[in-house]
Amino acid sequence: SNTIFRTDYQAFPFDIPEVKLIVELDPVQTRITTQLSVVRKSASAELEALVLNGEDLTLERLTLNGQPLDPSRFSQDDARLTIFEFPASGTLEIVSLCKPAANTSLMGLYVSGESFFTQCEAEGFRKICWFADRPDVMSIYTVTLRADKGRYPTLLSNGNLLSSRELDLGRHEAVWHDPFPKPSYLFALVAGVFDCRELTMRTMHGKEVLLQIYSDPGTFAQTGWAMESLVRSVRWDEQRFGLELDLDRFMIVAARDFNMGAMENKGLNIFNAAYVLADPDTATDLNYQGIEAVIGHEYFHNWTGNRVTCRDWFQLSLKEGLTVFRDHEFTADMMAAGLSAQEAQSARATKRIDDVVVLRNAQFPEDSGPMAHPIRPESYQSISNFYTATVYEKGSEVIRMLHTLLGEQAFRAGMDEYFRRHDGQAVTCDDFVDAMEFAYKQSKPGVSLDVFRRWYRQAGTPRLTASMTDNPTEGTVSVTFTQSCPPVGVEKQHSLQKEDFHIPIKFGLLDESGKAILLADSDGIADTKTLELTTQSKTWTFKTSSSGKAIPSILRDFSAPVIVDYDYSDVELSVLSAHDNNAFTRWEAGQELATRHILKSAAHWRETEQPLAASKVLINVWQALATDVSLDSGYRARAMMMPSEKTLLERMLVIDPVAIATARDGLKRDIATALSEVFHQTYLGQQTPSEYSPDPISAGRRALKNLALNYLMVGNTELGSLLAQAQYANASNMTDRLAALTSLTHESTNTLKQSALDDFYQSWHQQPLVLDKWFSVQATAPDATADKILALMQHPDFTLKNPNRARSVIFAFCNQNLSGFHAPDGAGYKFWAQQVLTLDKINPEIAARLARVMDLWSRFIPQAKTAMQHNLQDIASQADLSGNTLEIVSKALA
Ligand code: B3K
Ligand code: ZN
Repeated sequence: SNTIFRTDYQAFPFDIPEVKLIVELDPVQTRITTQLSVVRKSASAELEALVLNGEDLTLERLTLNGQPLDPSRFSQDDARLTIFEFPASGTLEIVSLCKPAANTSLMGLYVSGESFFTQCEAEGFRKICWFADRPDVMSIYTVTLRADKGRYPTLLSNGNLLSSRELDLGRHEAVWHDPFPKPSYLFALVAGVFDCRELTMRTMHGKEVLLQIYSDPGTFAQTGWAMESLVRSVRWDEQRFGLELDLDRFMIVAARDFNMGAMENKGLNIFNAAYVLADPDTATDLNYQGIEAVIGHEYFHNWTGNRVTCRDWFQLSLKEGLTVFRDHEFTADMMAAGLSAQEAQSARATKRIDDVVVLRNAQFPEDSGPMAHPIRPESYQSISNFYTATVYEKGSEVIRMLHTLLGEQAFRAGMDEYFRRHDGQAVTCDDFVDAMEFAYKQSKPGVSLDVFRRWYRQAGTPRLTASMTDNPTEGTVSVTFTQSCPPVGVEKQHSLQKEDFHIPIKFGLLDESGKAILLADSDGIADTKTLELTTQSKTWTFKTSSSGKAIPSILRDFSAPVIVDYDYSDVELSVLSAHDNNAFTRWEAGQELATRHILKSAAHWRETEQPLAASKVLINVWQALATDVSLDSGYRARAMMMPSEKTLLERMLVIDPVAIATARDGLKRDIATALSEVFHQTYLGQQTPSEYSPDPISAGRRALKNLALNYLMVGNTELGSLLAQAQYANASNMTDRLAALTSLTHESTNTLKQSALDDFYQSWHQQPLVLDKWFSVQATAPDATADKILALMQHPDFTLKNPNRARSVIFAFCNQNLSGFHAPDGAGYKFWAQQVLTLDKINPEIAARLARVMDLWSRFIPQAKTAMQHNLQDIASQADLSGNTLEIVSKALA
């Protein structure tokens, strides 16, 4: 296989200080003249070959210092252009052709709608022109764009506009210059017809900058929130990190067809339209929140990613983990803005809960499956398969642990040191930790990050086991933590000896009535201690203020990405759920209580075909949450959720999806039935003004109201349906309308659901992003089957070529419809295999994402396991599979 190893890194032997591109845009065939100034790094070295990357390109002409190169002096294959014995320096000019309209991979230069877009990270630039397409080759770009003026009035590239002029035959030209050296993956160009929203603002040092958001004609009214989010992002990076926008102009362009969320190209971010366009009628609270987060994320990359970039792709988490941490903090700060200290704590906890749910749904399973890898992988076949929850979300957790250990002030000093050392460079994760360690040692002599660095090279989710002993006579409590993390993924094949992690554990104690117990040790008295476990096991002893049996509150704020094992009783969990003064562990306790019940109930169902009835303790916990008006609504909505299907599957030794779905539904029904009157009151108590505002307080009220509606649909279907229909008809915003539609279509069997779906289609089918929601609601309905999904895909509005649409149906069904996808007849798995193969021909990156649905196949019950394996083998046996998909299925089967 074509495995690339981290330790094989070699520096590129040449510098390419300047790149000049002339791009003659044409959808069928675009001609690009690439002019490179090339300088050998070490003048004394032997004449070495210059090897450039290229994919799907046609070479028209090649000259060195103005002279055509003799064919004997270079060679070309489908991936490389090699110029033998390249001199100490020279100007290379390459003329080549690429085919944007035929490019369905959405990597490189492609056409979406009527416009041109590019996506270069990680290795897309080589589909545009020949180049040293690796992040440690940084150049100053001057880009000349030429195109038909009528069809492509807007011509954009990175940096500043130098000049523009008319050409013959209705064409025009724009010349862009980016003053900052950058790797090729940050290159971008855009051409087409767009609406543009713009404003100017002054940065912290008084510089005037132009902010622009380009989107499809007719969507101007939907870019207001994106612009507000951008302005807030600029301000936040100034205030929290002292980082200023370094360009005169910052542009965002929305694309209908886009593989991921967005891309941080220098000065010219390109976004999936789903993360730009919003108005109250078409976007939900979640969409608004997602837009703010992604705009922040891409903007923050300008420093963490662009000004300081990655030496090689193994270092991806250097920019992604750090930038996710920054966007999480940004959202938390925005959510807490303007609130009292106590409200702010709860708002931050709400954000923390959402992020931990994502981590557990996506990263924990990844870390236990065939694709498990450290946040800095040791090897890969296709780098686009490594834009993972581990690199991003766990990467961010690792940065957060540094933040916890160092504290805000030393962490900020570490960031300053990082930029002081590495601005303008392509560096490694070690360089980052070095800068942090420097600041850490300055703030606290004697500390070290030696053990901490293991987070970068070991995969797997550590398991933390806790045990406690009370010594009432001495007035002390001792707690022992033990960690373990057996080898996962490729670690197993190498029988790697794993070492202990450095785990910060925020810890507290409650007495039996729920009152906080103060802990005293040599550092002083506090109600939360941050314990640092750096060895396999360690015991801490505290003098305490209470002598009764203490209840531990472990991993407050989710201070480390680990699994906690402690033998709580149900009553202890209910005390934590009612009283823990840490809002995160308080939430965790209720969820853990429900999770334990569902797991037990699933096991019971497997033996008796009956789920277990919910205990009184559990119902009371939900009732207390529903009626505790001192808690803010958004937090209550999170606390009263059912644990997610994915986290439940992950907790089963042998995964039985139907058992989990049945047990989870059973608990939901028990709670809904027992508390239907409470949910009705909750529903009535959470009305919001009809004027929509996406602020967190209003969004929280809607979240709680719509959760209550959903329970009510289950517990009192008649009343629930009436309320849902009324809400659907009268909703003043998409959040409420979609929630009503979802409850109606998922929880009721009556005929009204088809009329609601039809009405929704009639009202919104001209808005692609809303139509995606319409497709998703159907793909995630409990009664959906593979056949129904295939029928849905016959709808004239369905297309596999638009990733958002493909995700709204295929991914929604395979990833978010436990009972439908895992139907015992195996039809879901067969459907999955067909779709992976079809998508693989169109868009390998998306196909490989879909292929990962089967990651955990070997842990399923025998019947499902065998069917999954056969379908994986079917895919693996195809001769012309993309490298992306091949890597996923072969690792799954290994
Ligand atoms: N850096 C891009 C990801 C590109 C992935 C391409 N396969 C988006 C982001 O993380 O901001
Ligand atoms: Zn990113």
